[in-house]
Amino acid sequence: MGNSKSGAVSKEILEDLKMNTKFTETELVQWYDNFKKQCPTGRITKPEFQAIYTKFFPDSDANTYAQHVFRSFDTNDDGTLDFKEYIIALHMTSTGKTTRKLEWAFSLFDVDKNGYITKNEVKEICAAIFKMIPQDEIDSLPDDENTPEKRADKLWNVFDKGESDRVTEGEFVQQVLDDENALRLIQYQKSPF
Ligand SMILES: [Ca+2]
Ligand SMILES: [Ca+2]
Repeated sequence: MGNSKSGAVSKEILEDLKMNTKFTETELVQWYDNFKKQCPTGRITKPEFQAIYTKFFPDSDANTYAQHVFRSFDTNDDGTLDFKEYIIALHMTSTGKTTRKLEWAFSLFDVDKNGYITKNEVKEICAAIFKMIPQDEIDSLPDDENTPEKRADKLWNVFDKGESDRVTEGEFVQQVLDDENALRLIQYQKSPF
């Protein structure tokens, strides 16, 4: 790299990522080089992010889900993903501990980012998940979860809450860990990350 100042990942970010993920410095530097190659600007925009999902789900509509995932990764709300957000997301969704993954899942379901999940938010994410599932797979789903509404009902029941109650992050993580169905219901098993 000709310009080491803008070409290399900053020490500060590197230290931060080493502390917050289990990745080594070598891995992080390697990923940063890859990231810069694919995104010379150093930032992933929402359309670019959606394109990754569209490629990964050629037979279904992953656009809405990709928007929600993007929102959950864009922790500083500036409409782009920088390297740090990207690596933390990668860590949480693919290699992190179950509780870290569930904390991320909570942020995915917390559509308005107010720290609580409502039944409407559960319905919204279930609808987005459903658009990704190919029809033949939907046909083979159990009777009580073969529509977005039924899946949302089933998932909401896990939390043992009234229709207009709210679920906190702690409740979400604990209840999903305690319920054998919940982990399957909060996600679609296929993911580009
Ligand atoms: Ca951002
Ligand atoms: Ca919310």
